[in-house]
Amino acid sequence: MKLFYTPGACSIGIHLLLEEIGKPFELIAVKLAEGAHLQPAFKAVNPKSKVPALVRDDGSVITEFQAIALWLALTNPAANLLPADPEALTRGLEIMEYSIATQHMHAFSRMFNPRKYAQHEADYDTVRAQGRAMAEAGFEVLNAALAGKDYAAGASLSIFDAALFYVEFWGASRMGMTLPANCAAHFARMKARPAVARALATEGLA
Ligand SMILES: N[C@@H](CCC(=O)N[C@@H](CS)C(=O)NCC(=O)O)C(=O)O
Repeated sequence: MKLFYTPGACSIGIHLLLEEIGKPFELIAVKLAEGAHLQPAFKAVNPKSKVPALVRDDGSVITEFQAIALWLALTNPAANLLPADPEALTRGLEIMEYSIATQHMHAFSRMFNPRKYAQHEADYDTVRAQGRAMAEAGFEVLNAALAGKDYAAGASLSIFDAALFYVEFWGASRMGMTLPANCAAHFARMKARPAVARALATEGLA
C-alpha cells in the first residue's frame, strides 16, 4: 500500500490508522504548498487533487477519508477499528462525519483557505475569524459527544478517532486553540498511543 499524504494535513488520520494496523506501507509526500497536488503526476493518482489517497497493492486507488478508513478497518479486522455494537458504531460515525464535514470543510477550511470564501484580500481576516469561531463552537459539540467516553465510539480506538484527532491537532497544535476538556483529554490520549506518536514523528510534527 502507498499513502499519498502531506505532513500535518488530514491525511495524518489515515497515516495513524496504517500505523495502528501495523502492515507495511509506503508514504509518498505531496507538497500542497508547492502545488504538487495540481500537477499531472498526482492528478493521475487522484484527479480530485486531494490527499489522502491510498494506492492498494493491486494498483487501484481509494480517495475520501471515510472510504479509505472504512476499507482499512474492514480489511484488517484484527486491528478492531470498527465497533460491532450498533449504538457505538452510530455515535462514532456521527463524530467522524461532524469532524470532517463541519470542522474540516467549513471551519478550518475558512482559516486555511480564506481566498475560497472572499474575493478581496481585505476580507481574508474576517473569513479566518469566522472559521475560528465556527471551530470553537464545533469543538463544544464534539466535547459533548465525547462525554463519558475515552474514544469516539466508547472504550477503544476506532477509525472515527482518526478524524477527530486531525481536527484536534489542527486546533491545538496549528491554530493555538484551547480545546474543551473532553477533546483535550482525547487528543492527549491519542498522542500517547505509540502508533500515533510514530505517525507524528514521521511527518516531522512530534
Ligand atoms: N473530502 C476529502 C477532502 C480531503 C482534503 O480536503 N484534503 C486537503 C488536505 S487536508 C487537500 O488535499 N487540499 C488540497 C486542495 O484543496 O487544494 C477527504 O475527505 O479525503
